[in-house]
Amino acid sequence: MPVTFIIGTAGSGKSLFTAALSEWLKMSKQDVAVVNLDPGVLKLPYSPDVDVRNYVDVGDLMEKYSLGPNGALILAADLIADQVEKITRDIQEINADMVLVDTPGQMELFAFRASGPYIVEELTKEPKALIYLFDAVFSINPLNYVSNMFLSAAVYNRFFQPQVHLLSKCDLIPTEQVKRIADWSADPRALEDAIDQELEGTKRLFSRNMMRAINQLGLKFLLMPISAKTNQGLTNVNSTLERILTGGEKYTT
Ligand SMILES: Nc1nc2c(ncn2[C@@H]2O[C@H](COP(=O)(O)OP(=O)(O)OP(=O)(O)O)[C@@H](O)[C@H]2O)c(=O)[nH]1
Ligand SMILES: [Mg+2]
Repeated sequence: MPVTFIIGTAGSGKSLFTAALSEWLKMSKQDVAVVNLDPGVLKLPYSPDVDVRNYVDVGDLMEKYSLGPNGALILAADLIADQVEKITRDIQEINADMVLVDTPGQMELFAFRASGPYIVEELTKEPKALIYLFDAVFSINPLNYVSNMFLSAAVYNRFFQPQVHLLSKCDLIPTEQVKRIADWSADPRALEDAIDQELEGTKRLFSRNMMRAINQLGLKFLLMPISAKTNQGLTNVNSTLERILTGGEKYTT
């Protein structure tokens, strides 16, 4: 069972994208299971097949250990790791061809604590992929764009799994802007030009050096524009995932 984890900063569109891609896969007759790993979420735009809120209750943790919401979320992340065997069993029972995993709202809870990489490692031994979302509205400014490159490189450095980069919420910005940001991801010179034109002083220097440092790592950030509202780009996402997870075969065997 190939597993795809959806990661991104708070509010970048993880949950709605999970909903849109799972619906899209179902429409194209693929058997998909959806897992919610966010213990703190109140309302989801999809019905999860496996829901981590059935294993840990953030409200109970706050009460029991006199914790604030963030302390309780950190504890929850660690408790989820303890339950990973049970969660894996529940996912396997569904016996889907593809599993989509929506990760916690605050990316650091998943990516920058020990539990996230442990869960990714333990959940399946079969091929897996990470999808990292760049929020289009936030990425219009080259300074923010470079910061997001840095964060996604940091995520890669935690998981070392194939990582697909998507520009989310593209319906919210003009098409020319979408193209411009996608061009930055394909051509470092285009990004460097934008940095030179739009940023000044320390911000320019810092962004340029950070961009160069990330490029030196040899990571590819080719951004695929998508929208979870209009389903733009989901066909491309699906073929990219098929290529990574099944060597080009359909998930269904
Ligand atoms: N227009 C538009 N809005 C979107 C899109 N994707 C997400 N949104 C909106 O952006 C907000 C955040 O989306 P979520 O899917 O909850 O993002 P998330 O990353 O799961 O957020 P947290 O888990 O709370 O960190 C919601 O109001 C969504 O309706 C999109 O493709 N287009
Ligand atoms: Mg979410």
